[in-house]
Amino acid sequence: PFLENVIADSTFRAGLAHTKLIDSKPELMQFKPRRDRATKLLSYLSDVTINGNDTAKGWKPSSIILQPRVPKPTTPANPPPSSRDVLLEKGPEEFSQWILDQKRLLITDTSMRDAHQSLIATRMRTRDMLRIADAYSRGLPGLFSLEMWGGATFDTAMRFLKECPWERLRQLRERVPGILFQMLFRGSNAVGYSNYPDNVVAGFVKHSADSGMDIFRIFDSLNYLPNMQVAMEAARDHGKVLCEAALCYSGDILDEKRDKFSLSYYLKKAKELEKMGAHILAIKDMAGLCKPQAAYNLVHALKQEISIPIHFHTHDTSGLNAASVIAAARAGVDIVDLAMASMSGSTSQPNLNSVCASLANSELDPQLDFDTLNDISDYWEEALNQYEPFNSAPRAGTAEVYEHEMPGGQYTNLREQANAMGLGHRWREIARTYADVNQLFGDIVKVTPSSKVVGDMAMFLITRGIKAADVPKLKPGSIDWPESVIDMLAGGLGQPDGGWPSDVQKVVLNQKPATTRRPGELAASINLRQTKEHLSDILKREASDNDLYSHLMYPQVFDEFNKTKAKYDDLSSLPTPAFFYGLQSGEEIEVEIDQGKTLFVKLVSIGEADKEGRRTLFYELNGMPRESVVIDRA
Ligand code: BTN
Ligand code: 3PY
Ligand code: ZN
Repeated sequence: PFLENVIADSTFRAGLAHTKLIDSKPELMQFKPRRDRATKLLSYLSDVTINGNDTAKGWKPSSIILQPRVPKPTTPANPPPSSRDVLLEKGPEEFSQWILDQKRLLITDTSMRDAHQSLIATRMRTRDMLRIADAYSRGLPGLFSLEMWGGATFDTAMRFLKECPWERLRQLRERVPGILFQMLFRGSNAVGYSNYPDNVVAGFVKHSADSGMDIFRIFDSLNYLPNMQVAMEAARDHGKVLCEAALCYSGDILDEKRDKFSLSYYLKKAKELEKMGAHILAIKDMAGLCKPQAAYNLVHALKQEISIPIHFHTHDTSGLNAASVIAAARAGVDIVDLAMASMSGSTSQPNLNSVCASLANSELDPQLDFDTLNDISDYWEEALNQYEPFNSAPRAGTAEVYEHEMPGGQYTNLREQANAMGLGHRWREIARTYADVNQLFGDIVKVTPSSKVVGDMAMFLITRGIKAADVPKLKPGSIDWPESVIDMLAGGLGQPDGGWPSDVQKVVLNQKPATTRRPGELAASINLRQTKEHLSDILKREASDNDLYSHLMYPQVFDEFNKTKAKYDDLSSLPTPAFFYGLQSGEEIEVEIDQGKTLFVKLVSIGEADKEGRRTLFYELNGMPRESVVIDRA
């Protein structure tokens, strides 16, 4: 163990070792914790190698997957000013004016949030983000923002990746000081799937802002604006961050028959959001329904009605939403969301590199360096090779999206769910049922969590052979409806415009009372100090605010995350293939467990299982032989 410590020591490895090394570094003599750490990592690697990672569904790569190559960042000669420096200098109000003053189209890169949420079921690990962070920071100082947090990433980081989402934010912030960070925030549902008490929502916003978040894109899954108020105020009250209020786009303003989601509907809501104090308005086209002409008309009309900057978000599910982005830009939109080429298209955002190229030599030219854009895209392309079992996005665009209106992030999830239930071949029918359920509920905005409720109901009806149109005719109390459907129709997520259809409510709720009040008004506030004390008891250390808000959002997921951490220690420094698929015989990886402390782990061979199913795996750890025993559960 002493030799292991020395070999792993950065001073030693840099060739600077001398006889006084041990005197100057007494920690080299501390074997126990270090040895524990390595033992735990080996025990994790052995388990995944033999039994697989549940998350990866037992998928095994056919050959060793190479680490994505990190490009050397080059700083452009005359970059535009760094957006974050400008915000910190001017403050949010003046910064909004600065945005309006920019002639170039401002760009948000969504690769680290929505793009991987929509392409690979939100499985991108922090390590793969950190390795490219410096290239963004140095190479693309003119980028408006990185959307890199919130939405489904908070949940999945702990649930599937066994990572702390707050650590992701902290570590990225450290590496990217100059580009604004932005997160997606589900209003009163925070980063969860149901309503949280007001003080939890406000506390979460404040703690995120204190942890380095700059822009809060706040939406409500029914466009029920009262649900957005608490989060919007918390963002405004912080003083240093931007409150970006999002209007979810549904339906088609070009279709006069679809008059619920008309142009005037959006103009009215946008004016209210401006009045509520938004620094920026986002058009959140989560399903990619906003056709090019609609994008033009909407932005053009909004520009006459409101005076805050407008940020356009869409998905490329139909295959033609880059045209919508460009149409929005021509109509005067200030900022657009795009994903780096290899992370773009299909259910993700349109192609950042191509949109920038198409605007070159015009006043709208975003002025980003093409070599860097290509380099970063190449990195993501190689990084994606590590996530193959999670990639279920359709290869090409489909106009079917205008029929089902599924959000990009849900499409791949629901399709996966259908496959897992053996219903993959009935996808078209599922998509149609999803559309029918939307009509049954009165034609609503569908985005997390309301989209999940529509999906739950669609799958429920399909598996029971019930037609959506027949639901109002059923006897109240005759069917055990999904909990999420009952809660939504009882008013648990708030009110859609026009309210819930009373015939459907009657059937689904039976005798359960429904409310039209704001759910947050009915939820008792949580005693945060007491919760933290209680958490400290459980964790057997002083709970931090990170712990507190992870626990408040997802108590069970957080608990399991902590158990995994106790068993295997921090797994975030493992290379991604090792984390998901284990090692192949002969494969060697480097794991930096602490700054300057690297373990070199080579799997030499795998022994046969004994009568009890135990297998011994033979490793070299920093050149020294090590064994690790695991139960083969096959
Ligand atoms: C959306 O539905 O609006 C976007 C993406 C949300 C996806 C998350 S991931 C886990 C969970 N399961 C779902 O079906 N949706 C959510
Ligand atoms: C989320 O809430 O995670 C979304 O991406 C909604 O579009
Ligand atoms: Zn989106």
